[in-house]
Amino acid sequence: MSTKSPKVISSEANAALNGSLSRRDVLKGGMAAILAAGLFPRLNVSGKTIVLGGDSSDAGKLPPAPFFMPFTTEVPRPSRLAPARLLPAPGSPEASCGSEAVLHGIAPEFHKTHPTHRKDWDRFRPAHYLLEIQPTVHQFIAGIDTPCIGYNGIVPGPTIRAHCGQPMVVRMANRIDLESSLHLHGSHSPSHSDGHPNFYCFPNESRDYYYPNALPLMPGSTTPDVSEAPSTMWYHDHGNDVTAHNVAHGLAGFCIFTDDLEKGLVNANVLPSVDEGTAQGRYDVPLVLQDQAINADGTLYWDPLNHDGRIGNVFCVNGLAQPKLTVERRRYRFRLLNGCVARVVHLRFSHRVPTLQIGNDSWLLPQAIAVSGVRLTPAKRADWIVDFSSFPEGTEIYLENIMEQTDGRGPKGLNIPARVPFMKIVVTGKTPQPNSLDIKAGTPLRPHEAIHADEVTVVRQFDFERKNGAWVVNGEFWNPARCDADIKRGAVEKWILKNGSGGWWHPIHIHLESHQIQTVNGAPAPQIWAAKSDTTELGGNTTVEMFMRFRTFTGPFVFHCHNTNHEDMRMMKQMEVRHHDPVTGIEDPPLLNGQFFSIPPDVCGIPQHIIDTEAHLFT
Ligand SMILES: [Cu+2]
Repeated sequence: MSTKSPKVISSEANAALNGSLSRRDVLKGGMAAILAAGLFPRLNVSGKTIVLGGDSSDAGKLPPAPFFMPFTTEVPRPSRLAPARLLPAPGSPEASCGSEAVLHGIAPEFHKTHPTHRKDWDRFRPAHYLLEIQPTVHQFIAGIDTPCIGYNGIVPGPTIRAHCGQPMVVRMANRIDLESSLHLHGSHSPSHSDGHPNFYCFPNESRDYYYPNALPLMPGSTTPDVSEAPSTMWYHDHGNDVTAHNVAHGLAGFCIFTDDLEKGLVNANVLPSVDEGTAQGRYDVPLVLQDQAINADGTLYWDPLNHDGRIGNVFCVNGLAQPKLTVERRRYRFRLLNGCVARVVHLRFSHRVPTLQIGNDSWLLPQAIAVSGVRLTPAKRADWIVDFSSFPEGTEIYLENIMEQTDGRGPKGLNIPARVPFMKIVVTGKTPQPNSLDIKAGTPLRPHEAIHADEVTVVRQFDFERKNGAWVVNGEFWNPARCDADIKRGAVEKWILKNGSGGWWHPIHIHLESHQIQTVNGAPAPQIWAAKSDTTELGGNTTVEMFMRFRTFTGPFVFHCHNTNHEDMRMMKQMEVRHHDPVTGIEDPPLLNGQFFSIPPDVCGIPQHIIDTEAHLFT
C-alpha cells in the first residue's frame, strides 16, 4: 500500500469500529483503500511482466491495482496434495541419476540400494508426491485473471501433510522456462533435497527429492530429539537468482507435519484436530499473508532491477485479495505465515480477541504465551490459538497490519491510524463455546531441549551489509563455489549476526538446523523467540546471538536474507557440514574448494560418509 492509501481506510475503519458506519460504508472503505492504492503513476503494460528501470523502491512506481470489493469472498483453504503414483518409480533404474525421465534421481547416499539405507527403505514405503511447476492463471481478485506459476497449477501450492518419521519422495517436474529448486523451509533435510539454489532443476527436467523426515538424535544418544519435530513449514522455490520472482509468482505452499506429541495435545483437546478431513479439522486454519503487486490489467507487476525489495499494492490471504473468514463462537488455531517478498507485518485484531501464541516458525513453543499481536518478517510464522467465543453473532473483526512500510528498506514503524486489514472475520452462532479447547497461557506444549553455552566450541560472526547497490555478508557476495563456514557434524556453534547497515532490515534464514536465539542487542531473547527459530529478524543496527547444533546430515547448505530480492542479489552464504571421526581424526573431504562448485548440476547426490549411529535414520 502507498503511504496515501492506508489513511483512506483508517478513518472509515475507525468509524466502523466505533459503530458509526454501516456495513455498506465499511465495504466502501475497503474499496477506497484499494482505489487509493491505485493513485500510483500509471505505467505502460507490455506482456505479462512490466520491466522498469531504476534502482529505487516500488513505492511511487506501482501501477493502479484493479478495482475489487474486499471482504466478500470466503478465504480459500489450499487443497491437500494427494499422493501420486510416480512412473518411473523413485529409486528405480529408470529414475536414476542421468536418466531421461528423472534427470536427478534419489541421491545415492539415500538410495534404497545403499547398504546403509536398505533397511529404512524396506521398513517404510515412502509417500510419493508430484509437484509439477506449470504456467497457470490465478484470480487473486475474483473475475480478474492473473498469469502466474503454480505447483500443479495451483496458487498457493497444495498443502503437503505428513507425519514425522514417514519418509516421502517429492518429484518436482519443471515445466516453465526458468530453473527451479525446491526448498522445504524449516525442515531437517539432507543437502541434496534441501533446495540448495545451485542444485538446479532446469526447464523440462525432473528431480526426486527424498525427505527422510527423521528427527535428529539427542546428543550422545540414539533417542530421537522430539523437541525438533516440526509443525508448520512451507515449501517454496529457491532457484539461484530467481527465488523472489518465482515465489512472488506463486511457487509456495504449506507443509504441515504432526507427530505423536502433537497428536497427544489434540487428543487432550489442547489443540484442534490437524486433520483437515475431519469436522474438527476446520478449526485449524493455515493462512499465508502476501502483498501482491497487481497491475490494472490483472498481470503481476515485477521489476527485475528492484534489488531493494518488492512491496505490493494488494493484501492477499491464501491467494485471495482481502477475503473474509466466517467463524463459530469458539477457539481456532491460526497458522500465520508471512509470505511477502519484503514486507514486514505487525498483525493484530481490531477487537480484543484473546490470543495465545503456541508456535514460532516450524515448532510449537514450550508453553502457550498470551500475546496481543505479532511482528513477522518475510518467511516467519506464528502459530496462534484465538478465541471468538465471547463475540456476539454478527461481530465483524479485522485481522490487520499496523506496520507501515513503503519500500524494501524495512518498516517505518507502527502506525495504527494507517492500518490495513488482511482479512475480515465474521462471527456466527447463537451459543458460545468458551471451552472448545483446553488451553490457557502457560499450558505445556513441546518441551525444548536447550543448547547450553558450555557446549559451544566454535564462534562465528556474519555482518550483513549493503555494497554497490547489492548485498554482502562479511563483505562478500554469494559464491556457490566457496565454503563460508566449515562445520563439523555434531558441533555446537555460536553465531553472531550483525546488521550495521542503517535502516535496512534482513530476515536471516538458516537452513538445516533450528537456531536458539540467545540475545538481541545484548538483551535476552523475547519469550516467543527463546526456543527454536528458523528465521531471525535482523532489523537495522541489530545484533543477534544464537546457538546451533549441527546433526544428521553433511554437505553444503545455505543461509541468507529472506527479503528474497536481497537473497537474489547475493546476500547469501554457504556452510559445509562435514563428518569428523573424533577417534581416528578422519574427516570427509571438502566438496567446496573455492574454485568451482564441485557438484555439477547433473549429479544427483553428494558423496557422504554415513558411518555413525545416525546412519539409520529411523530407529
Ligand atoms: Cu536483506
